[in-house]
Amino acid sequence: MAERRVIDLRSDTVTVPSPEMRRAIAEAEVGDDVFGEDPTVHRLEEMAAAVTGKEVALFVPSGSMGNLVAVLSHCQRGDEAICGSEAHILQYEVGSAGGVAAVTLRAARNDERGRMDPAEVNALIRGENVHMPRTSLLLLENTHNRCGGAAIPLAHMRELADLAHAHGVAVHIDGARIFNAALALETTVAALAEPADSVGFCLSKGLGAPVGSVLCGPAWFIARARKMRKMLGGGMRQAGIIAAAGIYALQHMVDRLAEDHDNARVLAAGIAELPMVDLDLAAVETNIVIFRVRGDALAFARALKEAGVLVTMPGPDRIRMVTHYGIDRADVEEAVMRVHDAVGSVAV
Ligand code: TLP
Repeated sequence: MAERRVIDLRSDTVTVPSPEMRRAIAEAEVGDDVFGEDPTVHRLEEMAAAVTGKEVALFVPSGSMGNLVAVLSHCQRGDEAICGSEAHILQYEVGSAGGVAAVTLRAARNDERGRMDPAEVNALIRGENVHMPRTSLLLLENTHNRCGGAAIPLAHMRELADLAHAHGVAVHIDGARIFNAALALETTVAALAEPADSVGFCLSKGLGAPVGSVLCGPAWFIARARKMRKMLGGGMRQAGIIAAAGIYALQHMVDRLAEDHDNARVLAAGIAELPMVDLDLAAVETNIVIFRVRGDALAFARALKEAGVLVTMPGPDRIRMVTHYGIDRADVEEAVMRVHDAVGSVAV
């Protein structure tokens, strides 16, 4: 019997480059980017600055390095940065703000939809006092990964950013999936990025590039960020090889994100029918589906793996499924069928 295809819903990071993207990679014109001589990297950085509405941009190897470089560029050692309690930078980046940048992260509670209470953020911003660290940065995230891929509306981001700016605090958006957010909110990436001083986005998630993120902001910030990237070992030489994939992604992979959002809704509707699952369908706005399992969620995830459906667990009772370029509608329907068959045997 033919082996069953594994349906990999762990993340949109598992996407592999299409043949056309590989062709763009193979044909990339390159130079030494540390000497500022890679034309393909320049082109990607110009496109990224234009699409985010920021002055200039910097190609970085990963979303995590982009966030760390942003912290290093906005803050001094000993400063404090405010982020959401569920923020990727707090939960999944190995404590790099503290460990490398010597910046303490202070969390304001994220609600289920990734919002923060402006009053709480306001209260966390410290005044001048010899005993206290300086609050120098507010970190926002859009879409919000751990909060079900929620697309955070512009008005909310603007309210938080205005509040920060009124206290002289800079604002950075971790926009790893900001193209998904713009699509869900029927707006542009530039509009969503406008309230913030700087924004980073990932090419290697739903946009399907093999590697890379771009940090965008004002010239002074990017000049500093370029040094910080180098300090972290991120000078990238003939990086046009990978930047070419990013250019292809910005040209050809943005519009198709709508397919991932549609597939996520179909997937969520199928999963929500299971009796042991708590899933708010209205909360599925982008390509991430997160739900609670009443009972043994680990056994649930294991049963799915046995059935050839791979997922992650963002919490002891929570399962995450992500749709992406490698998953079509037939895969989603097959996944729903396999999940229904598989979890029949899981005790609830
Ligand atoms: N997120 C990954 C994992 O690390 C959890 C995923 O599978 O979703 N910001 C956000 C909001 C992210 O979701 C991620 C990756 C990053 C930053 C980091 O990007 P990379 O993996 O390129 O360092």
